Amino acid sequence: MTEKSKDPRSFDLKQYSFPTEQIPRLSINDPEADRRISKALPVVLTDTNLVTSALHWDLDYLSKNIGDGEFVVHISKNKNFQYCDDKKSVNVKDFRMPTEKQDMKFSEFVEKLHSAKPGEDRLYLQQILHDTVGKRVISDFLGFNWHWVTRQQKTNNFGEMTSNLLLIGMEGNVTPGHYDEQENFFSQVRGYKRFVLFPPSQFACMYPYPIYHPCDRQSQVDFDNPDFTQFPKFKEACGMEAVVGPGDVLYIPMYWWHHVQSLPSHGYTISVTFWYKAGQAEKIEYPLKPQQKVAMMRNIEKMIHQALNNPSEMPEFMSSMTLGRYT
Ligand code: QVN
Ligand code: ZN
Repeated sequence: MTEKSKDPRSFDLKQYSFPTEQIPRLSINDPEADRRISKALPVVLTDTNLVTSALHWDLDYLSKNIGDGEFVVHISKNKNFQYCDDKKSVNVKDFRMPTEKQDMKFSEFVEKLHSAKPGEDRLYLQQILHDTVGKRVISDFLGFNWHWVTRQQKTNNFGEMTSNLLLIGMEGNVTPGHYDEQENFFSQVRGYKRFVLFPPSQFACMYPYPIYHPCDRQSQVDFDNPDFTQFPKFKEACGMEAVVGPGDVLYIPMYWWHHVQSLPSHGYTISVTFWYKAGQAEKIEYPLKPQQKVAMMRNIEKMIHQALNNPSEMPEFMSSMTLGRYT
């Protein structure tokens, strides 16, 4: 059997430097699946049929049917595609964006993907699905299992759906550790991705960038090669992992840290995200949940940053407030 024909779920995946548990793979008919979602715990759902209508998507089909709109393509000199907020670049002197962003036609993306060579620039298409797509893709989109996902949205008190991001990445591409401020039913369409997740309770082990930094919400730790001298508390981190393949849906709860790698999958992977805003806060109960404390810390950090009106005064201010008093 050749390397490529093996099921990536049984690949000899490199062990992480931290312990992990498997994220359970469950049927939507298993009551434990709904229980986990309602408790904001990750789960891989194997039979949602959320994107069954898109399982025939490949570069050839999409080239013919996705239309001639513009697509956002990220370009990286290495395997990492770290998301950065350009608007926050002014807060950090000499900040350089780690990846480049280009708008291009889908056909141009496919050409670049096919001519890409090992060791050269990597590509990652990350485009919100909108109505300029062709009628076949629209019909595939309408065929998503909106019934199931909308029922989840209602029963779990999620807010409105914000966007479906279409992700087409080269095998080996990595999205470094970060968290999002939205709920996500991450849907795999083609190829395999390996996820590692950490709960919001491990915030102190993750060393996120300051809120004003372009890399806000990203971990400073390289999960693939952690620097324990700089980030000693990462030694206490304990993760959960899963490999998702075509038809699988991973529920990524809001504020959960995640790191994603595209596995060898005939060259590229396709995924679609289903992002939802947070629901209305119900009656506040004590003690607060770790994710509520993270939300609080973000708001307090934002207030201090605004009040000081100078990011370079933040470190001194933050440590004066706590050093030797709360430490
Ligand atoms: C990167 C927000 C993921 C999936 C991830 C990339 C999504 C693009 C998610 C992947 C992105 C950083 C911040 C969005 O992280 O939340 O669905 O490679 O699949
Ligand atoms: Zn994410």
